[in-house]
Amino acid sequence: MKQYQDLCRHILENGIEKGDRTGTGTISVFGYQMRYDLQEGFPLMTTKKTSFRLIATELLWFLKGDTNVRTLIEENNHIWDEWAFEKWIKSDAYEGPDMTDFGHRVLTDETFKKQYEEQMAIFQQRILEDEGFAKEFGDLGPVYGKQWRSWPDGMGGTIDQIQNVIESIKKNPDSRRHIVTAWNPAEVEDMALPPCHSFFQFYVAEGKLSCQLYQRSADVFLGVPFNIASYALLTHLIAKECGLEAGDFVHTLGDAHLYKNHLDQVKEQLSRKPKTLPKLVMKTDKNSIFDYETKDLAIEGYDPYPRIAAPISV
Ligand code: DHF
Ligand code: TMP
Repeated sequence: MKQYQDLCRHILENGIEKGDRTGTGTISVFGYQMRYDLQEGFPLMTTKKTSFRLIATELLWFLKGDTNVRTLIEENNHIWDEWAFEKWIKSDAYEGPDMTDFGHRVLTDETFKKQYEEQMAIFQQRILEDEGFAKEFGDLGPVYGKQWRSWPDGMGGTIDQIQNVIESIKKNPDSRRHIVTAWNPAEVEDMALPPCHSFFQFYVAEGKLSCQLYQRSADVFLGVPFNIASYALLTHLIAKECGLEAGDFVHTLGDAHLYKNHLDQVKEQLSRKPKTLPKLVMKTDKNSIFDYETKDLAIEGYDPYPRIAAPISV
């Protein structure tokens, strides 16, 4: 995707060196916008193999209102493990070797890396086998799924923002109020990670449904390829439910950064020429967006360049 390559080049050329919470260091710009016409194909990276399966399982997990990594781990999706693991190693219940700052130490200390992998394997196993443990340490707090499906209304009830936005798109397509927000200031403190993809809006015109996302913080090499495909998929799912075609996905970024330990990888990716985009296939017809399972969704005609691995900053 040319839009994504332009974003990477823009940061490489204009980014300012900036410290960050994780201690890795970034080059960063503030404010950027991309637009993907979903009729031109499904925006899954062609210049680097990116797992549609992981993206779909994560989105369906959000849509079910789930916030516990147990469900993801059961589907062999490990993209959220480190943030649950961190809660465990910081708790009194943890009795293993010191895991402080594991994200950086695994990169430089081979002996430590072995210990970390052992502890992470123990963690994953216990999440799967021990329900009480999973309840306590698998939960990431009131993150996306909770805010999307059961935002606390302050009067003891909850608000289903996804159901509401679908109804408002169906009943009043011209509305300028088709909004979902994951940024709940009252609950941010309790989240393992405050929402990065924080706020989105739908727009209906000429029979097409478009979506714009405000992403406050964007790890351009690792997170953004997932975020683009995830919101493209969400737009397709909601469009289908509302009897509309998919329009544009507009991706607006706040702090758009490249971590300093991703720069070689980004340059490698930029040396590759984007290929034709794949197509999304919905294999089974579902009455409700909440009924989809991973096996109902697939990608066709995907022929990417190989994966490029990079360390994630915790
Ligand atoms: N923290 C940071 N620093 N960046 C993120 O992008 C991020 N994303 C989160 C949680 N915390 C984060 C949730 N989403 C990967 C992709 C998305 C994601 C978390 C992790 C990731 O590691 N992607 C790898 C492949 C992972 C795999 O195959 O299991 C990749 O190469 O795309
Ligand atoms: P922050 O909370 O300090 O901004 O750190 C969050 C990091 O995770 C930041 O690098 C952005 C990245 N991120 C994404 O890019 N996309 C995502 O979907 C998620 C969850 C995180």
